Amino acid sequence: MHLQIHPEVADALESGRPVVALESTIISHGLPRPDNLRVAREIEDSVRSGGAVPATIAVVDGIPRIGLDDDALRTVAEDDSVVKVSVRDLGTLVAKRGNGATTVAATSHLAHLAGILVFATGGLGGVHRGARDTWDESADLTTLSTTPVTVVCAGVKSILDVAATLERLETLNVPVLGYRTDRFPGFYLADSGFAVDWRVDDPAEVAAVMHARSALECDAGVIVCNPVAPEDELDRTLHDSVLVAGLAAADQAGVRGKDVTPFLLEFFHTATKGRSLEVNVALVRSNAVLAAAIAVAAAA
Ligand code: PSU
Ligand code: MN
Repeated sequence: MHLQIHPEVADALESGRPVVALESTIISHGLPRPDNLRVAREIEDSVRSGGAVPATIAVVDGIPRIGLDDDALRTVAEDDSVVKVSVRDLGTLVAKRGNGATTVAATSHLAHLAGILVFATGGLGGVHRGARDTWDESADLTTLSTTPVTVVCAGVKSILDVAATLERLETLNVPVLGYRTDRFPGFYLADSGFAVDWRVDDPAEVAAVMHARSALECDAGVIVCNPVAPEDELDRTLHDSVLVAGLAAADQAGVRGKDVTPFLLEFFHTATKGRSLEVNVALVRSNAVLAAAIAVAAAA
């Protein structure tokens, strides 16, 4: 096997106990140092508090790791050699024995290889604004269309073209379920302004959807949207003004491709004086707790 599975994770998988995969790009490229290491540990604790085993996924010294020990987690959070890796980068990075933090796409791919059914993240990648000209659409979408994992997220970031992202998910056969909501969440905001077709109200219902899909060989992933708690969301006026400024700044700086998402997240964290960071952390932790409950229900 070309994967190194942490003993605690391997043990849980062998005995059918619940495991939740966690991505690492959010640690290396989504959250600023030095908070990122502490937050990465807190997210793992949130999974544990929900009764599941956390498996943070990354590539360390060319080895895809499913579940990280403290040294590996520290490398992902602090080492400048860590690059953002999507599915297409995995083989090259392994051959070159490099260090990489996995996106939603690469994390989903590796989680599925390891036999993990549920994955928690902050916000999914999607279709970028201006994609009509740039063709910038995250491989998160195409990967989920062929990878049967259940991804718990707070929707997609408002930095993206939300309407186009939802259309693409429909084309790609990826179902979008609102968790206790009829609205598609907007990451920093509980409501992106768009509706979802399906609502689920408890973890057992999500597990039932997973089970039915598996029986029917519907092999795409499932997106479970968990909106940030209303009291935790970013002030809307602040959000809208920072978004306009951030998009202009990215354009002016000539930021392109895989650098766009990290640039805009960093812009938000600075421009809101850390408030967007608090929101980001709150929603990831909430997603980790829900993902654990879904993994528990799916294992039952
Ligand atoms: N959402 C966050 N923080 C992040 C990301 C998403 O809250 O850092 C990362 C995820 O790893 C996601 C990636 O897969 O951004 C999407 O990047 P791109 O648009 O380049 O595909
Ligand atoms: Mn992109």
